[in-house]
Amino acid sequence: MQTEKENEKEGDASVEEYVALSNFTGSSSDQLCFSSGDRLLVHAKPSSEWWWAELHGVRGYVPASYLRQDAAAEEEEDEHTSLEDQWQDEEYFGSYGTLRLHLEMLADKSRTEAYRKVIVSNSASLRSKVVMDLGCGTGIISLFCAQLAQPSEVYAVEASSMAEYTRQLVKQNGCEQVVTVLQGRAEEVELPKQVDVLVSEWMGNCLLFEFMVESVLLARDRWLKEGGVMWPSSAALTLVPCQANSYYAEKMAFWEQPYGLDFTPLQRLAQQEFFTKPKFSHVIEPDDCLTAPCDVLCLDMYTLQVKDLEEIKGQFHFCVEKSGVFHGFTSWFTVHFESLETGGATVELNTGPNSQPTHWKQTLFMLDRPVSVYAGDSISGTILLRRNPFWRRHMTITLHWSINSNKKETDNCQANI
Ligand code: GJV
Repeated sequence: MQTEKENEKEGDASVEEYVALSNFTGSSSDQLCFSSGDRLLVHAKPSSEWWWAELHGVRGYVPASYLRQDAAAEEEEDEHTSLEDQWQDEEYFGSYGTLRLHLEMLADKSRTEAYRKVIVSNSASLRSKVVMDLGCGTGIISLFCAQLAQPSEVYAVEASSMAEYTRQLVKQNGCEQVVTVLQGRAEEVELPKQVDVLVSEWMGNCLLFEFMVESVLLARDRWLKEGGVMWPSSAALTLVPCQANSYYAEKMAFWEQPYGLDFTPLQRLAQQEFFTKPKFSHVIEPDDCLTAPCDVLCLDMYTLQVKDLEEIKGQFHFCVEKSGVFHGFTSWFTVHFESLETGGATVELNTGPNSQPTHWKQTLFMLDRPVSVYAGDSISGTILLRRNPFWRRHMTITLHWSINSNKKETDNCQANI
C-alpha cells in the first residue's frame, strides 16, 4: 500500500512536526488515525487539504486542518491567531460586503419567494410583533415584513459593510419607521428589546457550512421572547445514493486513454484531489437517484444547542429501486417555517432535485470507486458531521456504508468542507 514511499531518504530535511488538534478516525485504508495531542511527522503536502504524514512509523494521508505546528511554533503563531481568524470573519464578512453573493441570493427566486410566502401567510399574526432579521444582507426579508405585514419593529442586523446600503434601501422604500438597520455581529449588537420572531436565512452548503447557525442560536438565547417563533423552525439534511456518470467521466475515466495514452497511474491522485472533497453546486437529475431519498438529520431550531454542532450523527437505510452504477451520495436540505397561528400552514423551502432549483443546488460526495448495484440491494450506513476544531466555519463529513446484495461490497468516503 505504501510502497511508493520505500525509497524515500532517511532524515529528510523537509519533514515537519505537527500536533493533532483533535481525534481523527481515518475512513479509508490510506488515511492515518490519530488522537488529539499526537505528534505527526509531515513528509509531503500534495494538496492543501490532505498531507502525507507519519505516526508511530505508519504513513498515510491526514486532513491538514486537524494539525498545527509543534508547540514552539504554535505558541508563536498563537499570538497571531485570534478567535476572529478561526472564524475567518474578515474574509467572510468582506465577501458579503460586495454585491456578488447578494445578487446570487436575491436572484434565487425559490429561496426569496419562500421567505416572502412565510411573511404573507403570517401577515395577520405579525401585526404589532417585534422581529429580528439576522444577517439581513440587503434587507429583503425586513422589507417584506414592513411592506406585507404590520410589525411594530424590525431589527435588521448585518455585520458586513452592506449594512450602509441596506439603510439606504430601507429609506428608499419608505420603511424607515419600522425597520432599523443595526450594523454589527449578531453576537455583539444590543437590541432595545426582545423579539417575538427571529428570522434568518443562515443555511449554507450541506445546510451547516459557514456555521452561521451558531450566531442564530446565540441570538435566540439572548433575544427571543419566551414562546417566540424561529423562522426557519426546523431543518433537515437529505441523502440519496446516485449515479454521476458525467462527473466520473470528466475527473476519473479521463485518465484511461487521453490521446490514446495510458494515464491510469494518475487515477489515485485524481481520487485524492477530486473525490475526497464534496462537489458543491452539483445538479442531480431525479433520474440519477438510485433509491428514494432519506432524511439523515433533523434540527429543531428551538432545542438545538451550539455544543450539539460539534458532532452530529445520522443514519440511513436505502433500498435500491433500479440497477445502475453507484457513484456517490447526493445531499440537499429542506427547512420548514411554522405558522404563527396554531394549525396554520407550514411553509417549506426544499433544495432537492424534485423542487424548483435554488442557488445551493445539491452537493455530491463521490465514492472512492463506483459500485454496480441492483434493484433490491440495500445500502445502509451512517453520516457524521464533525465541526473543524480550529476553522469554525468548516466541517468534515464522513460517510460509512455497506451494500447488502448477493455479492457483498463495502466502501467508505470522507469529505472535508
Ligand atoms: N451577524 C450579523 N450578520 C451576519 C452574521 C452575524 N453573526 N453572520 C452572517 N451574517 N445563508 N449561508 C450576514 C452576512 O454578512 C451576510 O450578509 C448574510 O448574513 C449571510 C446570509 C446568507 N448566508 C447563508
